[in-house]
Amino acid sequence: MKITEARVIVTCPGRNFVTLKIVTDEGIYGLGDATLNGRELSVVSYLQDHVAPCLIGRDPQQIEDIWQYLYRGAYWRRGPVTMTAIAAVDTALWDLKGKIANLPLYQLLGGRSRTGVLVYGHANGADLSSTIDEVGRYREMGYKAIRAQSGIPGLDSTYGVSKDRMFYEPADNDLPTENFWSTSKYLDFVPKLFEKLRDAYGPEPHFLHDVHHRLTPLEAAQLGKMLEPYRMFWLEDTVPAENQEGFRLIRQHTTTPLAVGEVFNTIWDCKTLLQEQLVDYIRTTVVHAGGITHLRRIADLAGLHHIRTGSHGATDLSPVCMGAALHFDTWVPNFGIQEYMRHTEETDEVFPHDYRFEDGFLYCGESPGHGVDIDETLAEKYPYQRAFLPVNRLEDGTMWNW
Ligand code: GCO
Ligand code: MG
Repeated sequence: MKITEARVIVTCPGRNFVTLKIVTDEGIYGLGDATLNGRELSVVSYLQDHVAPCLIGRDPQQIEDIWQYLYRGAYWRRGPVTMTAIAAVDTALWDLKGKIANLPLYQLLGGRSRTGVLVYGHANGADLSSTIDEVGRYREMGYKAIRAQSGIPGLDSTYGVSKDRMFYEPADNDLPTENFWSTSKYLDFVPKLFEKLRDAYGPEPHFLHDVHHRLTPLEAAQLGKMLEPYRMFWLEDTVPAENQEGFRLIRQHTTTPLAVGEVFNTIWDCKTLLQEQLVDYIRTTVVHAGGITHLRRIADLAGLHHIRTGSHGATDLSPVCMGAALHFDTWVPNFGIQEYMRHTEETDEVFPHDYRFEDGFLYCGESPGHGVDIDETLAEKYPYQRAFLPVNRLEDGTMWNW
């Protein structure tokens, strides 16, 4: 069997998605997600101009060799664009291998470790009371784990709280909009939110919260300590993680579980965090961390240090990534949780899939490969639209972390 085509498909059913379709001389094909929110076209070019020509004529079953060829062979290693492109190829090849073997992807990885995949949903509200109500709605929908983000009194806009009350956060605008941030207003408010949530819903639900890299290590330690009475499932991305050693300070001061890693793209980005057990959950994903082949290596290193997986699953990752992630989650021994922000109906129509949500869990399907397809005719109806994530400033105008 030989690869005859590697086609890049760009579509925007509400937001931009980039998909790689690897086609073989025997007519079967595999799909990989290649979406990098706000930087989509750089991955399109990387794949079209620099990767696709090298794939033609190769045996698609040589997943490991092709991965090493693209990683070592490029000379320029790592980085989100490179690793997203490699992930797209890798995911498409695992999908193909499943179709060749007539087995669902989780079977190729070693079989089922669990019946279903625990997911967390996003409850967002403009203020305290609407966030509490929204968490209640997620409880009614069956979610066992809920991330709560609320508007902060005194701040016009807050990360994670959508302006249009959509259940997900769409890509922002044609040019980046600007948000404003105050650490003191935030630190004053967040512990109250989780105190009220525990009062309202008792000890059972798992609560999560995403800080989106807004704090310093010392402030993160303070927040972690203040949240200890409310037994968080995790506190996510408290600080930017380029400086992995910075987590030592947070870790020394709080027992609130820490999650990090949605922007990481290789094992090198989390080596110290994992080896020193400075976090509890690693959020690397199939699409941004080099595909199944590389994510498996990260998960194995994490497992040695009692760290569990908690893959990123926001709506800027396409259903193709979600399908592959669910097979990974069904297999990986040190699974923790999977993020699940529902896609819109338009997106689900472009990407027909066999995974399903039931009572707080997602279940991957039994069809060969990862079980997600693309309707290319429909995809064509939604042309690419430039869109950026917002940027963030302190109240005095200083650029801050998004
Ligand atoms: C999350 C993330 C997202 C990101 C988005 C960026 O935890 O789900 O932080 O909301 O902002 O995926 O592309
Ligand atoms: Mg996050």
